Amino acid sequence: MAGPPSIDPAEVQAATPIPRKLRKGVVTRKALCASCDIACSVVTEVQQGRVVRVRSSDNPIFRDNICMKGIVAPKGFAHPDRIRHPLKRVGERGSGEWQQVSWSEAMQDIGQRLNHIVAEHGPEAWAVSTSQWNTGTDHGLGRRLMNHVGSPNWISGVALCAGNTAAVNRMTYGWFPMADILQTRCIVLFGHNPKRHSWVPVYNQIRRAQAGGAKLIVLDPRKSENAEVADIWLPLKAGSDAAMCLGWLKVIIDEGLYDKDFIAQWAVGFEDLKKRVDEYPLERVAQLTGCEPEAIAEAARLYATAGPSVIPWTPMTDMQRNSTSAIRLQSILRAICGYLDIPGGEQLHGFHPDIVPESDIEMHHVLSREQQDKQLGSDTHPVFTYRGQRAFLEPGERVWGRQYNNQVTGCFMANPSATFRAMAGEGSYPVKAFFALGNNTLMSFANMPLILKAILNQDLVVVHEQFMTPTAQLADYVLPADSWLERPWLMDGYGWTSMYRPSQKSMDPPGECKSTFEFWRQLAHAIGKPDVVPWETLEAFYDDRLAATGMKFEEFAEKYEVYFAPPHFKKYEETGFATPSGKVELKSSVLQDLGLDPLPYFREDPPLGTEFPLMMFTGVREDEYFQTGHRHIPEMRQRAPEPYLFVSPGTAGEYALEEEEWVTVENQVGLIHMKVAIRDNMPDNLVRIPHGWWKPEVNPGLQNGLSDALKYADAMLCPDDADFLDREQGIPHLKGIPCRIRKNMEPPA
Ligand SMILES: Nc1nc2c(c(=O)[nH]1)N[C@H]1C(S)=C(S)[C@@H](COP(=O)(O)OP(=O)(O)OC[C@H]3O[C@@H](n4cnc5c(=O)[nH]c(N)nc54)[C@H](O)[C@@H]3O)O[C@H]1N2
Ligand SMILES: Nc1nc2c(c(=O)[nH]1)N[C@H]1C(S)=C(S)[C@@H](COP(=O)(O)OP(=O)(O)OC[C@H]3O[C@@H](n4cnc5c(=O)[nH]c(N)nc54)[C@H](O)[C@@H]3O)O[C@H]1N2
Ligand code: SF4
Ligand SMILES: [Mo]
Repeated sequence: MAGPPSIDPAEVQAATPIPRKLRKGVVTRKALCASCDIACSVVTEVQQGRVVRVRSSDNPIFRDNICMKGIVAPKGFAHPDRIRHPLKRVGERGSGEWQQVSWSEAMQDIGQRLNHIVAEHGPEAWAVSTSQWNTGTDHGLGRRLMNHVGSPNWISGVALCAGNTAAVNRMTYGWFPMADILQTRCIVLFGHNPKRHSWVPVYNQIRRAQAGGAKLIVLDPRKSENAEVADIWLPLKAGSDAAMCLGWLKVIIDEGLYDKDFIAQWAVGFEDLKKRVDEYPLERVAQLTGCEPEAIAEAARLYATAGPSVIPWTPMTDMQRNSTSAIRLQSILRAICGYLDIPGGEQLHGFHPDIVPESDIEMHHVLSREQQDKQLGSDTHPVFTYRGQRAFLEPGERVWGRQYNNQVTGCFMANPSATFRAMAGEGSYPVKAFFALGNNTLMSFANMPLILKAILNQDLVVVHEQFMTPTAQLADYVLPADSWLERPWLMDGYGWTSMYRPSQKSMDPPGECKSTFEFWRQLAHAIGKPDVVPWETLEAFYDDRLAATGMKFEEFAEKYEVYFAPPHFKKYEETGFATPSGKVELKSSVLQDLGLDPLPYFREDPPLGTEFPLMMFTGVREDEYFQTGHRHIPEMRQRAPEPYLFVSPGTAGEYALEEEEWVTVENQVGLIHMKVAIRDNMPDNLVRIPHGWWKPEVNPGLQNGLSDALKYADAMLCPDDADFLDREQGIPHLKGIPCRIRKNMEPPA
């Protein structure tokens, strides 16, 4: 998930639109594409009540921002596979046999069964998984209802993508900063690789910044598209980002390249940090990262002296054994170089004063301390749970005006692995009801065999979806979801910035597809808590949130592309930082109080054995697909029909692998099938596995491997035992997993 692009809202608002010629009978709507999570501003062309075309915005600032997934959206959503009516399971769970029912019949039964489970096992026996950006219109209402019922067990894809970074960033300076890419002098990409068809707005910003003279440093084991055009490329070992940052700090501190005044006045723990960093001399860092000491030093110097510099948030460090340290180290680099909250640096936005944020909608304060303390995983991996974030309530109120400030919805989450264990009957208490909204849960975390067992062990599984995903195939009820073409949307920048952007509804949803807002509203009624979601319509809900602007949603959406509070740089000079000390905590008091190492460190991979002699990572996003989705769209599938692993020519030679041959990849968790692609830009002994493959054209049901998810999904190879979990957050290491490859292994029919 991504932040909003670093743009100048005044410039956007003042720009003269360049409208295009329309065919007769075609009208346009202003929308935000949600076919991925970056939300490009687009225009939809509507004819006879149907969207016939999606194209980029008329606003010149956004004109280059669109990719093939956005363009193909109308076809994707009109596909015959689209779920159009509520479905109730009739056969065994996972048999793929359904009966069509009405929304009210489905919701009444779901409400009754949920109430029964809560009465029998306690509210904590209800777990929910969503990725808010997919559902678009959840807006914290799910959390709100759960908080009123009394369940803390909400998990999300954001535990592996930005939500956890937000929670960890708070440890250092109290808010998740937004990189001002357009005005910066130097951009550092830790793996992160926006492309022409992946997070296009960020890709375009980086290119614009480079054209204006900004330097680019890329750290990537593979020579990626961005590495190709970088000033410095460091081909570090997968998963060694924290070690690399420790090396950079060593250079920056030893050579006095940091902002001494800022440190003296605004930071605590510098001496302790320095001592820790001294344990990582460049020779050691070179050995840990596989990069040359002089190249490491050169990159660190460029970052520290070219400034203002930015380290835009990167998903790469959200999915590692050393995630907490790596994220903290990036925060520390930003802070000690003096790049916090300045133009061209990393801005701490806070809330917009005029609009009710999702943090308020969620109403975390109504969940009792006793129930908060039952949050799964908070005993072992507390960082993003209530227990880990409680220390920020008072500082949050002091600086940002509210106790529970949630960013990217990542600050009060249960731990996914612990939740799946409880669902599978291996926890300290049972979880018996599981709801997945806009989240392909089965395939979107580690240890897929465990997640499968967990879902099969439930008394009630409810999925709100557009398509019959492998997760939906395991449900008792599948409720049909609307799409971004079919609803209005007030996009809040994931609670990370004070920028809001409106999206107009373009067409009616097909069949009985409904919004997530409507899902929660109907559920609130069905469980006897109608007052928790008192709004009749999504628009009425938006109108309420916008009340202080004096506008209703319709007017707001007509008038604005972006709505933004003017930046308030160095706010900390008035309020301090939103940490317990009010300072930048180089040594984290919060981690210390949780009994964790308050200083960043690097925990090495265990050495590779003979059984699994290769390292793999999951990732490198495919242009055609968003995560586990989109594979049903013929135009996309023709371009990328099968899952490919990438290996170097050297590794291919060593294992006698041939281009296009089918192989199996296996390890202690599972086995999957992939086709071989030999790529010059891969390093030796590292294998890349694509994320999220299944085949919607294969029949559903467990008897068919859940449309072949069990045959192709990367999550079948991702471990979640202690060795592979980050200590502080308990998120899985997806960037360095031992495996082996076997040749000539056609997938079984
Ligand atoms: N093993 C493994 N796990 C991962 C990753 C990985 O690389 N490997 N990547 C991680 C990352 S970076 C992320 S962002 C997460 C993403 O994890 P998810 O958020 O689960 O992402 P998707 O796979 O896109 O699944 C989203 C589902 O929402 C449905 N959907 C789309 N729009 C709507 C809507 O408007 N309403 C509703 N109700 N449903 C909708 C889609 O059909 C799709 O099935 O996964 C993380 N998990
Ligand atoms: N077309 C398309 N675009 C997408 C998505 C999609 O599914 N499809 N998903 C969106 C989402 S939710 C996300 S999170 C982003 C993710 O997008 P990115 O952040 O760009 O992630 P990836 O493409 O998985 O990998 C980026 C680079 O990281 C390198 N890498 C692998 N392991 C490591 C490591 O341990 N350290 C470092 N430093 N580098 C490493 C890889 O070689 C690769 O070149 O993409 C977004 N954009
Ligand atoms: S990058 Fe593509 S899929 Fe993502 S929001 Fe933009 S147009 Fe849509
Ligand atoms: Mo992501």
